[in-house]
Amino acid sequence: MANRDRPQTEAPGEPFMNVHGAPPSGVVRHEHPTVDAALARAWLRQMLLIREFELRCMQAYQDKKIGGFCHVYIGQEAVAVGCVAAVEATDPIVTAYRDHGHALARGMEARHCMAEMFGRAGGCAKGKGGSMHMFDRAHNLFGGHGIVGAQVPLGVGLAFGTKYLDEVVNGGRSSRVTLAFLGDGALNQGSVHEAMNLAGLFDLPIVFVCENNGYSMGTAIARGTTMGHNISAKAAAYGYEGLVIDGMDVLTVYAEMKAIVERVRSTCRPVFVDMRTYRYKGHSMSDPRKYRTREEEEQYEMDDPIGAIKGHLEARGMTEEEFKALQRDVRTEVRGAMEWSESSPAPPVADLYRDVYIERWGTYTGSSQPEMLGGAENAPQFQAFDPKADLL
Ligand SMILES: Cc1ncc(C[n+]2csc(CCOP(=O)(O)OP(=O)(O)O)c2C)c(N)n1
Ligand SMILES: [Mg+2]
Repeated sequence: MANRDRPQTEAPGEPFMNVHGAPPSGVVRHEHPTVDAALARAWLRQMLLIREFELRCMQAYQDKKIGGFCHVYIGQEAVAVGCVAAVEATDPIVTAYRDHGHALARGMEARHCMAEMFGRAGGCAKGKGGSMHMFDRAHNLFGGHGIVGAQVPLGVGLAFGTKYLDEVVNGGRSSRVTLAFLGDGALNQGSVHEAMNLAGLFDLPIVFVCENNGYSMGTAIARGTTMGHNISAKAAAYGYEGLVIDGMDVLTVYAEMKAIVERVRSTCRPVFVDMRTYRYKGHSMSDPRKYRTREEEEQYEMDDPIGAIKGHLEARGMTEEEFKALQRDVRTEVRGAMEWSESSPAPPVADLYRDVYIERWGTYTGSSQPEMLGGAENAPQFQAFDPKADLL
């Protein structure tokens, strides 16, 4: 059967099939080695924090405290939390615009993330980026990118950069692994394939984590993507491994990603992951979700990633009271982040043209020096470019 003819949820007379082609996420959930209970509880807390953060963002957006675009991560929490746990703090990460979860999982303080949402100077990008541009250099998070697929070539560049610095500049062994997250919709961008080709050609230490939530805005994957039921097959064309992971279970994400990341670290061969997940809310804040059925949403809601880790911890002795305490704790944290953000000032207008280019690349030579900066006299002082400087 041609991919485009595969049954859709709304096909008359067909048995229920979710957007990935099988219930619940279309992947067998394996038994995995038990992780330390304190670690699993930390992941539960991170997932609760992300969910609370996103719910409060939705409210704040409706209250017009947040402007511009806003894409929430509710339903996909296990992916960012499990993947970030599987890498080292020095491993670079780059992602798309649904990025609040990655930032929080990576260790960005909720108040810096929320202030960015609010467009305030206390935000991680000084309030000039907003929802889609969560950057955190200290935690090796390189954005937050709004052009679909644009972060994938950047991820390949990061992997090239770490390998070049480790091997050529410092004469050692490649030691870092880059995670490049992308949506299933990004798979149809030409630059993604150019980047994936180069990664294979140059033996780059990178994992492409395709967060396959089944939809690209209102288009179900089977309608817009060839081999939509088995996208990991695409990796074979580039000569590397393509795997499917159940992204609704943080323990599975962690266990599988940990093994992949260590393999990539030692072999320097890229890996592509079809991470099966689901976004519970609309694409953005203005999406009535008419392109999918409530039945499908309910199927995935029963497979809630927070419920899964909660159940796991309950089986290991966590009480309902302890769970509620975690919930209260993250509520307090997010409430504090909102209060802090509201008291943070708006970025000064004079900052509009700052931080656009890396200043050490040399004196600005363009012909259109923004009037706001006061012309060339106000141009920042630049230093010579030093390839040995700690770029990554
Ligand atoms: C190059 C480009 N084309 C179109 C858009 C408009 N657009 C924004 S999000 C999106 C859908 C992407 O879906 P996916 O990659 O699956 O990510 P998800 O929203 O599911 O996380 C599109 C088409 C864009 N931002 N950039
Ligand atoms: Mg998608």
